Amino acid sequence: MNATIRRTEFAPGSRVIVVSDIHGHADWLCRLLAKTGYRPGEDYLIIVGDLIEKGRDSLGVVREAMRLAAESHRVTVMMGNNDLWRLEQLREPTLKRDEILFGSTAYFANRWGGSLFYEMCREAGVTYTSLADLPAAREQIARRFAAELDFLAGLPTVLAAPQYTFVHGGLPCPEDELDTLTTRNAYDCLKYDDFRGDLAARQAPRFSRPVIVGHWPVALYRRTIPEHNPLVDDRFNVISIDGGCGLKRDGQLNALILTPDDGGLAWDSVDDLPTVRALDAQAASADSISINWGDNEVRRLDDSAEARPGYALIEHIRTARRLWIPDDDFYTDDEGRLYCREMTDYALPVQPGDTLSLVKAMPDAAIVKKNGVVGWYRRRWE
Ligand SMILES: [Mn+2]
Repeated sequence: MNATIRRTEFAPGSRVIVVSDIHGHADWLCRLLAKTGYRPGEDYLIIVGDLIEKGRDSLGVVREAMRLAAESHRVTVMMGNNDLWRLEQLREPTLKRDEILFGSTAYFANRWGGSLFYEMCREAGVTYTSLADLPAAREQIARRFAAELDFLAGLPTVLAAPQYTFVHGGLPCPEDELDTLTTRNAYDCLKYDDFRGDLAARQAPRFSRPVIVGHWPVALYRRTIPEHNPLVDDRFNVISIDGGCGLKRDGQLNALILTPDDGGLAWDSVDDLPTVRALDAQAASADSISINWGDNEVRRLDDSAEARPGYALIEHIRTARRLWIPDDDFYTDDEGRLYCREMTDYALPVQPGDTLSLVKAMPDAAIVKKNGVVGWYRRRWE
């Protein structure tokens, strides 16, 4: 599918709420909109793609997006790479796509407790046991869920407003060349990994108005202190908002709240981590590392000399930095390389009475999140 462009204007005095990468977290979307005080018909709402996959309720998110769009003309739902990926598998099948649908549906449903095709089959009572059975099941599902698939098929790739441009992954061209995108594959804009890194690598010019994107969890851009709040990049005029919902254990679903009249910008977020109350003050550490997917190869050091129960001493391969991490926060790839999960040695600044979200509790400390920022807290909480 080629990219499609939609243009819009915002009525004066209005608020624009932007959400991306809901990834099958229908309940998070509802909680987030309630938290922002979203007013249908008054506020604009833009959902910047990746409604589905990596959560347990992809079908629920598609239907909630359909309901929101039907409720108000000020709602724009946009395409994400996962949305287009599944749409093409269901609507424009090939042998290769059937193989991917078969394998990835089983993997995703097992890992995340849901997947669009899995949920559709479950609801429709359609079953298949082998790749040979899949085409018949797929055809039944495509008929039964025609309304949902029609909705996905109509989602635009780019939304251009006078003040901002919205796109799931990134823009491979300046704004004044947007029309050229309609001759390019939509994936060039949707599955645009590491958009800001690529802009830097190709020394791209600054966009003339903010380009608002999801797709790449913002935590991946932050190399010293883990943070899931929207990232405002003034160098390229990009605002990246993917809080890692569904992909990071400490991730969150962000809502960027814009007021186009005055260029105002705020945000809110939800997650489902339990919260605790800090009892003691803790100062921030001066120097830290945030280790993330894609740059998380480590080696485990012999820590017998200074054993700490429940922890392992590791060395991050790229930086040679050493840190103690929970001794179960590892995984190994097919070639036996060792990786740690998202990890940091940052100590969060904390005041007594602060509300902290508990990411991982250890006997003597915890990894916590405060206002979207993640780090260690080594004092008392309740
Ligand atoms: Mn994506």
